[in-house]
Amino acid sequence: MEKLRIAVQKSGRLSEDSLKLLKECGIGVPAGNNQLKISTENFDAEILFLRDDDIPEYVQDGVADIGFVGENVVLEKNKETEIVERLGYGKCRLSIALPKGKKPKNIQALDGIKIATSYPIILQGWLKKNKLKADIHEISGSVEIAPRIGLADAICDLVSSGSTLFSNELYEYETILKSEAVLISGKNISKKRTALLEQLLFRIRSVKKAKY
Ligand code: PRT
Ligand code: ZN
Repeated sequence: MEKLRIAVQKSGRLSEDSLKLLKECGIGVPAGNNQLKISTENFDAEILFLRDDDIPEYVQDGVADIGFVGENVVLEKNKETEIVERLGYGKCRLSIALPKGKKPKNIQALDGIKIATSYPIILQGWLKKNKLKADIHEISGSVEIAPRIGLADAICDLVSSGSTLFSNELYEYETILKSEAVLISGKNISKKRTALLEQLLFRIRSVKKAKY
C-alpha cells in the first residue's frame, strides 16, 4: 500500500516542532526514533529522518513526497519542489552582519567586500538585484568567526535572537531574507499520495486556524 513519505529533519532546530505539528494533526510518530524511517500511527505515512540540507533533493527526486524544511534551505538548494504551506515556526532572518564599528552609509558601500556565508546562492541573488559585486567566500559552519580570523570583511548568516552576532562583536546590518519552516512537495506525486497530502494540508490548516 502506498504511504505518504514525509521528510523531517533528523535532529536540529526544526525536528521537535515538525513532529509536534504532525502530532497535532493526529499523526503519531512512535518514540525512540533512532531509525532512518518509521511508520506513523493512525495515518498512511512514513517519516524519513534526514539532514535538512538533503530534504529538497530527496523531495525533488521522489524519495520523499513532502518535507518540512526551512525556506532558506529551499531557496538555497533551488530544487524542483513546490512550497505548499508556510508553517510559522523556525522563524529567522538571513542577514549581512558587520564588525561593530564598521558603519557603511548605504548598501552600495558593500561593493567589493569579502563576505563569508553558507548561503552563496541567496546572497548572490540579493547582490545582483542590488547591482553589487562582492567576493563570496563559502564556508559550511561557524561563519560568525570569519571576520575575526581575517577570512572576510562581513558575514551573511541566519539570525534569530542576535546573541551569536553580539558575542562575536558583529551586528546585523541588512536583512536579505525572512525565513520560516515550510512544507514542500515534489512535482510528480501519485494520486493516492496526493489525496493523503490533501488530508494532511487540511489538518495543518485547521491546527493553524485554531492557534490564531
Ligand atoms: O544537521 P542538519 O544539517 O540537519 O542541521 P543544521 O545544523 O544545518 O540546521 P539547524 O538545525 O541549525 O537549523 C535548521 C533550520 O532552523 C535552519 O535552516 C533555519 O530555517 C531554522 N533556524 C531558525 C535557524 C535559526 N533559527 C538559527 N538561529 N538555523 C540556524 N540558526 C543559527 C545561525 O546559523 C547562527 O549560528 O543560530 C545562530 C544564530 O542564532 P541567534 O539566536 O544567536 O541569533
Ligand atoms: Zn543543515
